[in-house]
Order: sequence, then structure tokens, then C-alpha cells
Amino acid sequence: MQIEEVELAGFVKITSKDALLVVDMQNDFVPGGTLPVADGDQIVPGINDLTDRFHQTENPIIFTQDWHPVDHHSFASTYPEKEPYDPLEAPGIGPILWPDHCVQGTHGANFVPGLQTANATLILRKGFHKTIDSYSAFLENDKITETGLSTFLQTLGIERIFVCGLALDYCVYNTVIDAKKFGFDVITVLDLTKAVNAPEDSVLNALKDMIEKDIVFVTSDKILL
Ligand code: VGL
Ligand code: ZN
Repeated sequence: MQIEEVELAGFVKITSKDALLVVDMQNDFVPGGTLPVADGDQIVPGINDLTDRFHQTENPIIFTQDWHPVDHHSFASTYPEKEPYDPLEAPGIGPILWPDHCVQGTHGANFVPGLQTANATLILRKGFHKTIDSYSAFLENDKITETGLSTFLQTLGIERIFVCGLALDYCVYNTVIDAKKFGFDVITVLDLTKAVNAPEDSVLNALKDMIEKDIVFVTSDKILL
């Protein structure tokens, strides 16, 4: 399955029970960064437009930041004989290892230039436990430890979340699946996300699973006030 083959919903109107989640729009994930996602920088203007719409209606807007300690166990550099993108399955880590990225307080962990974050109601950092990765904005990769986002959104009366950002096959994918698990309706904004594409079937598997779990897909031009 390719991104182009995904069935798209029609117009969607933003209601008072909606939140927008912008995932990991950080320097290391765009061209020039250490874990670059092809065209990751191209979605910035569209994300700014979309946050403007959610800001106008005073809906919650949450930005996440991947936020790792220097010696994070998802980094290939932590292991003597591993290279970035080598497979490794360990509790809370994998299925592959990464180049060092989004180290706390570094340029690579900062939001990408031009991304309008002034409208954020919450900036949520994840992946700060040394031995557990956190692709999802809701649950760390042990699938037990919560980030607190579900409770935050429930407290605000949110029932549906729109998700965009990086990367489609990792953090966006895991975020939408967990959002659904926590009982939210989920809409993925397909033109405002890009994929890592490693290993080679990562996008295919992510899209298949998302479709199976009733995730809705739209393009940002169809999201109306
Ligand atoms: C991500 C790999 C490692 C992501 C984060 O934001 O999708 N991918 N850490
Ligand atoms: Zn990471």
C-alpha cells in the first residue's frame, strides 16, 4: 500500500471537542538533521495554516518533541557493534536503532525554523527515559508508561484528535493507534505528514494497521471552521 492509495474522507468541520496534535517537527527530522525524513520541511506552511484554524476556534493545540538523553538506548551509538538502522528488538526499544537525534537541549531537538508554535496550549516532551523509547505521544514503548496526554485531553472534554507531523511510520503511527486505544476518534492529516521509510515495509504496515483500526484520513484543505 502506498500513501496515494489511502481513501480520504470529505469535508470535516472543527468542533469544540477537537484537538490538534503536531508530532515531532524538530530539526533532526528534516533534511540537514541527523535522522532526516524526506520533505519533512515541506509540511511546515500547511501545519501553520492548520494551527491557525484551531487557534481561531480556541481548540487545544499540542506540539510534541522527541527529547532524548545523550546515551539513549534507541541510539546505535550506545552499542559497540551497531550501526544506525540496524535491527534491534529489546524491551521498549526497536525494531531498528537510530542515529543520535533530538538530544535534550540541542539544536537538533528544537522546532524547525518557521514553525509557528506560539499558539501551542501544550508542548509535550517524550522519550526522556534512557532505556524506553516513546514513539507515541500517549504511551511509551513499554506500552505501560503513560505520558499524561490522554488524561490531559479527557479533562478538557476532547473526544477527537487531528494528527500531523513526523514521522508517519513511527511517531505519528504509534500516536494515532494509542489515541484510538484511549477512546479518542482519530483523523490523520495525510498531506501534513511524511515517512522515514525504513525498514522498507514500515509505511505499508503502518497504513494497513491504521485502516484496520478505523483511523480516518483527510487532507488539510478539507478541515473547516
Ligand atoms: C521518531 C524515530 C525515532 C519519530 C522518533 O518522530 O517518528 N522516529 N524517534
Ligand atoms: Zn527518537
